[in-house]
Amino acid sequence: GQEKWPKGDEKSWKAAMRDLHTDLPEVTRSIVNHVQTSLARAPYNIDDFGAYQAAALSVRDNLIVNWNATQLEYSRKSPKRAYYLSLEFLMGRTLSNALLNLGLLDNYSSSLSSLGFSLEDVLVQERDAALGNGGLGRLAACYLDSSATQELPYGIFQQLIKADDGSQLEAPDPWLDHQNPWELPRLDITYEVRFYGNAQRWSEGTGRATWSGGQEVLAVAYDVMIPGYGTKCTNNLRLWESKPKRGFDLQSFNAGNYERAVESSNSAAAITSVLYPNDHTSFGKELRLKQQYFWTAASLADIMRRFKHLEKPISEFADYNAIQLNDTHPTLSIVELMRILLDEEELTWDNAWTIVTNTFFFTNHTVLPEALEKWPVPLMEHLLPRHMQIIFDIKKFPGDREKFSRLSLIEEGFPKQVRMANLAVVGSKKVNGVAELHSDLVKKNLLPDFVDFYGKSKFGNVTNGITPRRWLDQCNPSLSALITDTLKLDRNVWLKDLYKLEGLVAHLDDPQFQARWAAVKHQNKERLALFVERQLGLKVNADAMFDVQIKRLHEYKRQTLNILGVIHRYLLIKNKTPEERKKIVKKVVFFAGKAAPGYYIAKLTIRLIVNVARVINADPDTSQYLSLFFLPDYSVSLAEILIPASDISQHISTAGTEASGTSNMKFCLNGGLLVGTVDGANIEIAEEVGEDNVFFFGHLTPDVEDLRYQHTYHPVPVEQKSPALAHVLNAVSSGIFGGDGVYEPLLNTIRQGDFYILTEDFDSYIRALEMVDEAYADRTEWTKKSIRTTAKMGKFSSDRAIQDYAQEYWNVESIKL
Ligand code: NBG
Repeated sequence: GQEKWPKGDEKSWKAAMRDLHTDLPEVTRSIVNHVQTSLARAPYNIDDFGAYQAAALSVRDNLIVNWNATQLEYSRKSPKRAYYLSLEFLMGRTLSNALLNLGLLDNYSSSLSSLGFSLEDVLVQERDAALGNGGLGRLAACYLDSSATQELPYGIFQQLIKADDGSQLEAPDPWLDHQNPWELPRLDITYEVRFYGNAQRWSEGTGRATWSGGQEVLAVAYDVMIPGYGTKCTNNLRLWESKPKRGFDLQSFNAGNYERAVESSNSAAAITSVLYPNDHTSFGKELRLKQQYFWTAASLADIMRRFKHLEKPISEFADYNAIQLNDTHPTLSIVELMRILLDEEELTWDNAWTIVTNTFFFTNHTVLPEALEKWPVPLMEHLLPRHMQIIFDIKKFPGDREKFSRLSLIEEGFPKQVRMANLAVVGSKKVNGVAELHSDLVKKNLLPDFVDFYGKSKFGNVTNGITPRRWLDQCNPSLSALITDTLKLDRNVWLKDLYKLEGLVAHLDDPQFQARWAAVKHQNKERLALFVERQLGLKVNADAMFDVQIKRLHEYKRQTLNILGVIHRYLLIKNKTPEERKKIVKKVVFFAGKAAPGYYIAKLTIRLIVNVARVINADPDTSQYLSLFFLPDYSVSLAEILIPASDISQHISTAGTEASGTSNMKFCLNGGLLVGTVDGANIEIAEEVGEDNVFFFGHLTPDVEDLRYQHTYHPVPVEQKSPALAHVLNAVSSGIFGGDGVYEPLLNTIRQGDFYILTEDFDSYIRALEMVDEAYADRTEWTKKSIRTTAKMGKFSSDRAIQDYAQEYWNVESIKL
């Protein structure tokens, strides 16, 4: 029989092939060409995925041209460059973003449709690139977009991961099952990276040494091109893959020892095979430390090679390079640069240290003690003997620092441990937190002794930002079009200067504009409803209020508070008469997020949410008033559907625990309102949009420690503090959501200890949700709040954040192409 072609009709493909070298639009010609050559596929016999691959390769051709021009210009002008070292990088899909930034959306849309495809169907074929866990990795991706848009000479390094244990069943992420069109292997760019071996000091008391022996592996570069928006500037994300240095051991193989022959090649490849799926915890696995060193060493060697090309004296290194550390994961690069300057460049200790401490900048992303990385000294000595020597020397050299034991890089104990945050602070020129409150807490609680020692000016704040290209224009095209129409500005203008959104305030009272605004929100809710119906086969009422909490599962983020609030609402509705129920605001609650594989309590919370959903969605008394969904496999792409559809979203961490949050900004940019605690960037959002547009609740940061103290020394039963909460906890214990006692460990975290003070915050949380109901009942007022919220989000563009870093920290300037 004849082969079927699932998509694309034979006639247009045949025409396209016939006209390949004549007057076909360039884009169509390039797509057809890639189908025939790069994909080696029979033309017109391809499906949506094939069309995606061909379109991606064709777009990549455009990127390569711009990327080459950009890199050439950087080489010609030799500007100071900024490097962002990040272990995580949550890119999501690339094709739609590349099309937007290159201004090619319409071209590709019409070319694909002339070949029988719809751009929308083709775009969703792409797998999310998910080299990260949460906000920290997504922040790195937003900063890439902004740095290219700002035309900053900027590079980013990351390790290449060939598989990921991300999802809750901990199945490997298949995003690299197919060839990734966005990454270019650079097999010619390789560096040797050493592990283990011996470090021999040149002589007694010298700062220099020779490190030899041990295991050597090769780091091979892969490049991902990052286009700026509305500019030719295309920056580079460089990834590293590990390869065995000597490849296959033919001698062993010939001697009949096959296992031995593949052993060294496997152990080298393992270094970049798994991204640790843990968020906010570090754990002492040798492989993780090996990964951290592997890619910081490769990145530093690469930076050094580029610097050498400039033929400048090494003393000017920091005039040409600024390196930003995204949390402590790349801290070893500080020690690695010391090693290079001492042992290879043969600088004196003081000269080397001056260069290092003018090159590095460190961003802290959390104050949770369990997330502060520490590595056992014996492990470090074994894996990186020379680096351990240098760390001990750093500890010694500036003299009197030893006096302050809390300043110490080494924590006493069995075994002793290297404190990576302290090392990052000591080795950096400046240190910053990611929101005002967080940066204050870093100074007051986390590093007060360092602030005393170095003075305040070393410590700053750069409030996080998000890229409006992905988080408004791409994920919410209807809203973007309405804004463009209303502001009477080209979207290129306001997407590059987000403060322009303020112009919407002038239209706040225009009933027609309000109606269009509300219609866009409704359309996005229907899009989400359709998605849930297709994915889960469940019906969602798009006329109800949509309430969303999407983020990593963690006790401090308090998804538990949210689900207990849902149960509270359910029990209330259940107790009402059918007549009374008619007055209730209808609501649909959405959760999504992953838990770290070993995080028992977080997984139990997921289980509770899922089982509560089963019960209440099936209850005919209540289900039209309240329903609940846990959407599996949270990802950047899922966020792009959920965020534009939300009326309200929850950012309810215990005060003082969420460094910033970035999804709060995304929701507000899309006209969703916040229920939140006085924490992280919620505070600065309220400063911008006005306190009456944020539903705040809960205790403030300074109270939290007192409350915890009281729990410990004067415990009071939940019944006394919050009868409402006690009632909910008892309902869960009684088994109405099944589980046969399985939830007791989760409930006991609240009944005993209650470290995240759910008991103290529960009543005011419920009151805040009641206020949301009241506000939502007046739909016109609600729409005005929504418009005002979007209008005031200018500050939270990642363009602003990147400019802060470029000016206040790195001292790099943009290059006009
Ligand atoms: C996270 C914080 C978030 C913050 C992101 C980005 C870590 C260690 N920290 O509040 O929890 O928004 O970093 O800065 O992942």
